[in-house]
Amino acid sequence: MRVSVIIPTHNEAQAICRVLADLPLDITTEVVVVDSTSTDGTPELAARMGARVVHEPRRGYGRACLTGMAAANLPDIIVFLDGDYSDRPSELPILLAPINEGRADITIGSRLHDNSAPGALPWHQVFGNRLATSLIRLLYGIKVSDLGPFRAGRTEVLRSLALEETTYGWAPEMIIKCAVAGFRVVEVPVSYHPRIGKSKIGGTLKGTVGAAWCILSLILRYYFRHKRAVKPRSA
Ligand SMILES: Nc1nc2c(ncn2[C@@H]2O[C@H](COP(=O)(O)OP(=O)(O)OP(=O)(O)O)[C@@H](O)[C@H]2O)c(=O)[nH]1
Ligand SMILES: [Mg+2]
Repeated sequence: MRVSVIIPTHNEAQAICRVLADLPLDITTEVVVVDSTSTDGTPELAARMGARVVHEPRRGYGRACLTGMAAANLPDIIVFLDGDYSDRPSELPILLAPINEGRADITIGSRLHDNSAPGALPWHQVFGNRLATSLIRLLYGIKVSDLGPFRAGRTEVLRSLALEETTYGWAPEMIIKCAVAGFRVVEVPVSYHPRIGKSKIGGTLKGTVGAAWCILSLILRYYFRHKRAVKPRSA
């Protein structure tokens, strides 16, 4: 299995080397760091650590993931991982197992388990996640507990979904489109830890409100746009 790991970065110089150093080499075919306008040397550090760096001047978390998908070199599986060391790259086998065993088309790392560090996910992010996942369950019948960023998917499935969200709406878009199309979404427990470096989203009011808006509006927008096509199903 060829596994490409996509890491979006914007000023993650303090964390990126630890993220790259912890990725299990034996199961990672290539690492693509998609960097947007970092001014702290993140792309240079990533390249020095052996990652392929793709520059994406347009901001947006989803945009970086889409650019990474387009740049990946013929993978069977694509993995998405943040560059702030909140997720543990060494847990990659946990994400890949259900796909390799033929039980899942995409896997989502759920952070809401006992193995996460206390306080790593602040209360407002826990609340926002609960709200978003409850809405997803209500509108689409999809049972997920978290919209975690550490996730993996079969390339042919991911490419068939025509993902297009350039913001943090990318996180629910993938889950909803995947389940609505009849593919299997499987959650696995991963650990979560306080990020290294400066928080851009969870630690600021503006970032939190902005991300929440992107996520909730995507869930509602997609529902009303595709209402007739949506048939509730379990993930
Ligand atoms: N390429 C690119 N990467 C981004 C952009 N915005 C965020 N990222 C990266 O995407 C990942 C997730 O962003 P974070 O800032 O960690 O978002 P978060 O985890 O919701 O919130 P905090 O960790 O509290 O800041 C990190 O690796 C960021 O560096 C962007 O516009 N472009
Ligand atoms: Mg983070």
